[in-house]
Amino acid sequence: MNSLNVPAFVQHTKLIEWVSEIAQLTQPKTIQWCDGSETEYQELIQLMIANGSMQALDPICHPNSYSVLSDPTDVARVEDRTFICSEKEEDAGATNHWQAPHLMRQTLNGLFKGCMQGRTMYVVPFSMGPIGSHIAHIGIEITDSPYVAISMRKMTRMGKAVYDVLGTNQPFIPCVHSVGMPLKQGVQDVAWPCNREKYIVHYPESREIWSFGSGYGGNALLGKKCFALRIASVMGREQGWLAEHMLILGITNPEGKKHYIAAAFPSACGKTNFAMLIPPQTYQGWKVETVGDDIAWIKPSQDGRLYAINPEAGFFGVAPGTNIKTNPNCMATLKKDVIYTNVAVTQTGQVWWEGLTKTVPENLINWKGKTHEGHEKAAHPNSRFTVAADQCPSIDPNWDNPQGVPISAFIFGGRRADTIPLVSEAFDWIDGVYKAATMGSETTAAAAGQQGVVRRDPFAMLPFIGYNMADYFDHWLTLGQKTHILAEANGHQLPKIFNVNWFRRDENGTFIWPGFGENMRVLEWMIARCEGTAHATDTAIGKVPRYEDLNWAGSDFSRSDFEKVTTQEPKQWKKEIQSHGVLFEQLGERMPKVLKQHQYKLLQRFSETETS
Ligand code: O2Y
Ligand code: MN
Repeated sequence: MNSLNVPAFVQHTKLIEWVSEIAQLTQPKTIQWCDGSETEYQELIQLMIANGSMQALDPICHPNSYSVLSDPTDVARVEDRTFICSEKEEDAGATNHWQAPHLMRQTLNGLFKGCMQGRTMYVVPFSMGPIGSHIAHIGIEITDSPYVAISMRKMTRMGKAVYDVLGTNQPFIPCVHSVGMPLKQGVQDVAWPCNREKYIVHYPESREIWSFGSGYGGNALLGKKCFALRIASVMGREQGWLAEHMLILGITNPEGKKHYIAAAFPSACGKTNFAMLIPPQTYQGWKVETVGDDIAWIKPSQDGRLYAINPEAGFFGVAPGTNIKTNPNCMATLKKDVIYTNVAVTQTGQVWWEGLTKTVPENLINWKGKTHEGHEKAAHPNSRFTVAADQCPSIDPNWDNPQGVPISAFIFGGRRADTIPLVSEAFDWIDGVYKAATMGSETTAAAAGQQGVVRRDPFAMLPFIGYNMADYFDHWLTLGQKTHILAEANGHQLPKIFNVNWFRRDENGTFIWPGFGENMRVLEWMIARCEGTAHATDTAIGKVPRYEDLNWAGSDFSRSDFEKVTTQEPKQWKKEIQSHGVLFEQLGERMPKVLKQHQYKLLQRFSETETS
């Protein structure tokens, strides 16, 4: 192995020692300290094209854009290989996979020993959040994948400036990643190296991330789910802030008054589309702007308001289903400078995926690199685009503001064919936390196992929480309590909490609510509720709008369809609330009492309606 070759811009002794330690363990051929420059990016692109792991796309239709195909076995996050290795098992909680840290270290030491032989080790400095923001944090990812290095440049603030923040001794989250396929001398590399054995490991106490065997998305771009959600949730609990699986959007009314909303939906519920929503034509003068599409870091300020940043700098969005009708802003974002993974490509270098156009182009090469045949998907259902956020036409002017944006409301929503109404407002913070904690979503074809089964996904954080879920509920309750006191003293209010369900179906199984831009009608009502100018009716499960409380200008959505998406069936609700007990039981002793009492109260309300 070559020497460390530490560049002058790296002055952090502990960081240099750590890189040296990892290099001794993994034995790379060379070490490249990334500076995040355009030159470096272009060199890595050329390297990947030369070694056959990347294809340049048609420069006219897709300037500076590229396609990468993964190994067919390495196409998504691996939840069953994701571990939270806290000292005590109960600190990881019943919803996480746990292993004793000392045992996991032994396993990982074995796996990482010599795992980078024959490869370059890239040292990637990145900031989650605007560089220098009081809400941001720094990470360093060591990786043997050039694809990860270039993707991190799009998804995070990566580069030399990070070292200015780190100086000689500031903290960072160490993230070690290897595709787990050493390259023996004289052996030809494969286009997408990976290992059948995969480990995505988090040590919450020492705040380290180790990832082995996968080069794909959430498994390998360690700033995203591993750092910004799992490790950050642990940091947030300790330091009094929130790391959430939430998009952030800004809404401005024709008078120029602006509100920011953070919204949590489980994976595959259309977060990117919602974050980039274009209001219906009749909403003249209204503007919806995008701060982020996946993750929010939210910190209370001294005046009792909650300020949010998007810790990411790019979108790693699902391609299938994205088109000029479902998400015009996204399509415009993809005009240039995109890295596509596992999409189909025409012989002339244009990308295609299911749902992009009605007609399938001729001579298409599918995501497995073979000629497309009608009976198979051309693009993988989890195929992705990686693109810088500032290319989005709807990007919010404050998306990069180090102070963050003040949040007026939280939205929690799942995919439910029945029971859950289009929208309901929580009575108070505890009721809102209860709604979020018991959120459920039906499984889709994208997830393994039975389809259409309701899986509880509290706060849409089930796969992403870095500690005990019951403690996380408690953290939300405590943070609300403390912030409420500060807010009252300063003439503010806590953000309102809403529950939505865009996915209710009729007796034929057809979606009733049109969704997409039409969700603006619900957003307008929410904002008016925050401002105290809209009516809501109290029901057993929250405050809801009547048909006449929503703005239907330019819409043909009927009163009877509104009834269908808002009706509350007492029998369904009783069953629903009873089923929350399964999660509460699973979470055991640490489950906050106040939420269990709330369940009891709700059940009582339905028993009363049945007997009256
Ligand atoms: O499959 C992956 O590795 C990506 S998962 C993902 C990517 C972007 C935003 N959200 C998600 C998710 O699973 O929630
Ligand atoms: Mn997500």
